[in-house]
Amino acid sequence: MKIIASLTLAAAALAVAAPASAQFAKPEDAIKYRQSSLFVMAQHFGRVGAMANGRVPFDAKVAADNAEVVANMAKLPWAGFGAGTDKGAPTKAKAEIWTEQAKFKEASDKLIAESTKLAAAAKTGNLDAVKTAFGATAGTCKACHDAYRAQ
Ligand code: ASC
Repeated sequence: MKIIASLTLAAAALAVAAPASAQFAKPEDAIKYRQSSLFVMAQHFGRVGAMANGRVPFDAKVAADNAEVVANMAKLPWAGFGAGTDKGAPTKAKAEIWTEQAKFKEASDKLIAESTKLAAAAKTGNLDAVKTAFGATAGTCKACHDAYRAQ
């Protein structure tokens, strides 16, 4: 009983100390996780974009709610790019993600920063501010896709 208890404790300690990627049972789960979180983020980003681009009438509350989801979702995908998750399921992730980790992190940090500004802009209810912040955020999506996502 004592041995089992200490083994359980040791496993728990290891789980806490291990990198974020270790939260996934297998590479396929990490890939699914990052793709799903990026997909959910894109749905909400698209709703803000439709208003920023004048395709649907601006509704400040809808913009603010969706932008807030984007800002929160923007923090999630990166844990799914841990070591050993370059394969395991169909993925467009380029090898450079793992060979240029500092640059990849810089790119993901830019999305987090710009989407946080977008959420703040949307809260003010000012469409022009939303347009500007939407453009800046979309720019961070594109820059990362150009560098790190295969066609
Ligand atoms: C979106 C979406 C992206 C980005 C990107 C910006 O709405 O799904 O991946 O914007 O197209 O250039």
